[in-house]
Order: sequence, then C-alpha cells, then structure tokens
Amino acid sequence: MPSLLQNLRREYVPTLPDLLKDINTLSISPSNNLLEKHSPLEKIFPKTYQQPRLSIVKDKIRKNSPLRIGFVFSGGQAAGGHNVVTGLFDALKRMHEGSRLWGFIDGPKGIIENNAKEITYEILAPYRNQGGFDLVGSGRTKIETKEQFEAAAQIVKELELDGLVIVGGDDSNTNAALLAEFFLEVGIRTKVVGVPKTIDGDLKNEHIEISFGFDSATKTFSEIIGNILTDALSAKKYTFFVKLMGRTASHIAMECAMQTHANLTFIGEEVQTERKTLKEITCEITDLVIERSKQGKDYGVILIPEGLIEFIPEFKQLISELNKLLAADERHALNIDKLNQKNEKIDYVYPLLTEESKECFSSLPEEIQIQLLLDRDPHGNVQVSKIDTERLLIETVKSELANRHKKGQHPVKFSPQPLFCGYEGRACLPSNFDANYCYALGHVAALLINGGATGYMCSISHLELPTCNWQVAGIPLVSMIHLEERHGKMKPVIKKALVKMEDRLFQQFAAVRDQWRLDDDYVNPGPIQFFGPESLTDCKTWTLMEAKKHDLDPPID
Ligand code: FBP
Repeated sequence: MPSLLQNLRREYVPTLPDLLKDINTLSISPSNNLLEKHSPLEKIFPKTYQQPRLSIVKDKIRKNSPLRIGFVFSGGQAAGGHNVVTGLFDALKRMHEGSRLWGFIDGPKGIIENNAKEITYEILAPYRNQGGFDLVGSGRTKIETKEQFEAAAQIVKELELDGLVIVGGDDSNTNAALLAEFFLEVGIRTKVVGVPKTIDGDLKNEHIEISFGFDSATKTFSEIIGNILTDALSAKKYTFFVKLMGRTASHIAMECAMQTHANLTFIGEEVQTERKTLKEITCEITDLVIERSKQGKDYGVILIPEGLIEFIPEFKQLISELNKLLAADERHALNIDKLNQKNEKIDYVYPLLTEESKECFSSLPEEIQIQLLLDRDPHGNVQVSKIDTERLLIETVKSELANRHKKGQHPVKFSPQPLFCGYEGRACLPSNFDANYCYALGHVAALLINGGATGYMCSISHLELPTCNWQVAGIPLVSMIHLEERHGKMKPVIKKALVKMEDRLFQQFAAVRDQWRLDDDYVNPGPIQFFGPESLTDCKTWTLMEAKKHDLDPPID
C-alpha cells in the first residue's frame, strides 16, 4: 500500500521547460558536426559517426502520425526513471492519441528474450514521480554478441517499433550507439535514443550537464551523513567510516562533503594523481584520529568513495592484473568460480600475479581478497559496491594506531563504525529537480524519434536556471565515445567524466576542507524537500550550480 507521501507525489505535476509545452509545434534541425573526419571510430560507426548535433526548434503546428516506441531501463536504478517514462508516454499521446509504448522487462535481457509489456495510462498512473525502476525492472545484461544484436533486431521488427529508448549510463548508452549503427546497417527503421541516467554523476560532458539521479541520490546520502554527524557529535564515541556509492568517480563524495562538512573526505582521482598508497591513506586517517583525540574529540566522520580502492596505485595494478586473469579464465573456461573454497580461489590466482601485486594482495584481509575476485559486471567493471573499503580502512587504521602506540604514542580511543550509503539513494522518491528533468527528457526522446533521429542522446541544458528556461537538444552518441581497454581488449565506450584536479569544483572543495578536520562545522541538510518555498524545493546540487556559475553564455538554441 502506498504511503501518504507516495500518494501526494503521484499528484505532483512536473514543470516542463517552456519550449516543450507545445510539443506539436516543434521540429528538429541539424546544427554543427561534433566529430572530426577520419576519427578511429569511423570504422566502428560508419553510418552514425558524422551525425550533427540536433536543435529542437519552434515550427508551425504539425500533424503527427502515431508512434510505436519501446523503452528499457538499463543498469542501476536512479531516481526519476519512471518520470522519463511518464514524460515519454504523455508526449507520445499529445503528439498522437494512437501512439503506443512498450517497456522491456528486466533490462536489456527483455529485448533479447522478447519480453515486453505494453504500458497504458492505468498501468503508469501509480508510478508517476515515484522512485525505482519497478514498473518493468532493470538489469545489466549487455547486448554484445551477433546473435543478441539479431535477436534485438527481430523483436523491434515484430513490435514494429519506430523507436527504442535506452535509459542508461555510459555503458548502456554505448550499447545504444552500437544498436543504432546495427539497425541502420541491416535496414531496420527503429530509431535508438539514449537518456543519461546514473546516480554516479559521471555521464556528463559539454553537452550533458548532469545525469539524472545524481541530485536525488546525493540529497539522500547527505541527509544520512548529516544525521550521522549529529549522532557522532552527541554520543562523542564513534568514528564513522562511510562508504559512498558512485563506482569509479568521486562526484558523489565531493557533493556530500560540500553539503555536510564531514571531517575527512577522500577523492579517488586525487589519490591517483598524488599516487597515495594504502599506507599513506591509513596514516592520513590515523593522524586525524590522534589530532582530534588530543582535543578530546574521539569521534568523527570520514567519507570514502566506493571507487577509492581502484585509484590506489598498488590496487590499480592488482585489479588490472586480476581483470586480465578473470577475462582469460572466462575465455579458457578455467572457471575460478567453480573453485568452492575461498582458499582455493586465492591459491589459484596468487602465483599468477606479479611480485608487486602479490605483496599487495597478501597484505589484505581474506574477505577483501575474495571480494576482489568476485565476477566483473557484464561491462567488465569491478563491482566496487561489494568491496568493503570502509572495513579495510578500519583495520589498517587500527593496526597503525597499535604500531604508533608501541612506538610511544599516547593510546587513543578509537571506536569505528562502518556504514555504506548506496542502494537507498538510487530508488528514493525523485527530488523535484529529477522529477522535472526526467519528465522533460522523456519529451525530448519522443521528439527525437518523431523527427527520425537515431544514435542520439537526449540533452537538456541551462539546468541551473528555472525549469521554464531549460534548453533541449539531441547529441550524437558517437561524439561521446572513445576507445578503452575492457576485458583485456580495446572497446568503444562513452568516456566517464571523473573529478579533475584542475577543475574549479575540486579546487573550491580543496580550499575549504581543512577547516572541517578538527572544527566540527557539521551541517545536517535534512531530507529532500518536495513542498514549500521554491528555494528549498528547487534547490539543486552544489556540483551542478558551481559548474554552471561562470557559464554566462546565452542559450545556444
Ligand atoms: P549505473 O552506472 O548502471 O547507473 O549504476 C551505478 C551504480 O549504482 C554504482 O554506483 C554502483 O557501483 C553500482 O551501480 C552497483 O551495481 P549493482 O546494482 O549491480 O550492485
């Protein structure tokens, strides 16, 4: 049974950008090309690599034909996904009442297994402005073999789809680009359009200001961290080690740090730049614990991005070696997974590692060793959410404190508490920002498909402004792709946006963080606000607002 708040949220009517309000007067028009000729991508995407950016412009009233569209949620949940669907559905119906929409069940698997459900107004009604992807489910199956591409072609042909909307992150949108290319190659008319989703905030570039879900997730995590800070300050006995989701990039950790002023926040990308070892990270935390203890503060809160481990140089090398071993294991069907005993797995890989990686691997607790050996996701990523970095750091800090004590350091009270903020931020009720953003993205997807565009990502810009002023466009997916090593081979993938040391955002964070180490300048931002003064309900992330602050250019379209 839905809660009172869920019911109230269903009644929320997302605000649309002014441009999208009269959808039947809009058309798409090509602007500049974004890729240079003769890029190495030409061979992989011969049909789509030179597509122009598309502007959406006011035109005379047009009469649309009914459209048949499918959509799929791909990868991890992000708040607002259901509003992409409601936006798409409402736009389609406004364009032509006879339009129809299907959702593929449980992610891309639903496409290759021919499992789709038609979405009607009644089916969709309970999901308006709700979190999660449970309308049709999601999954991480990667469409990659020739058979899978052909199966996808078969099902879109059977459903006579005009368009397929892929709601996904960097990997899923890479898949969207490959599918668009394949459909063109085999003469299938279905257009493929991507929507930028991921709480990680790493699917962004000069055309995509932020992926949806980042706003709601960071607000949810900041609420939790704010509460933890207040608890720490009240009981004065625990040091919390909070691991924050976000896979590789540390955007989430940096945003939450700026919102809450936790005592210490690691940024994975900085650790990589400064080549900080596990020992150095451990010493940084230990120093903080000792300094705070001297001030009578045997408590504190430390934020750890879940991708941190991949950036520590010795782990980076170890993970890369393990990735290659696991990929080779898959190819030669050696099946590390069939080795039942934990020790068997460890004994199997250990002799195959280089001396440096052997040293790093053997220094780790057995649980972490096993976690590093877990299967990669279908896109070849280490499943960092399953690695207990927060617990690893607790252990290393404990032993560093013990070492220092042996060397004469006064004993300190160190009572650590691990916490992981992850899944709860992906499926929360979407903030007003994500609800509006996603509803508008659904409209853009409908417009692009109606205009015959394929191999594009929906883009909304000027997000720092009130919703009525947002601008919309279609960006060729190939313009965001580069070649990267995956499963030991060079593959086309959409480039992840990491935190950059030279960015104003990082520098601003770096300039203020030191004062949070010892002074308890804690902030408790409280829960996401859905109702009330606009300044609260339309409050956007620091990451988005700061990135846009000096961007005073007038809208392009
Ligand atoms: P997407 O990139 O698919 O949006 O997923 C992001 C994420 O939430 C990461 O932050 C996290 O590391 C990962 O998914 C967890 O994956 P899973 O849901 O498979 O445990």
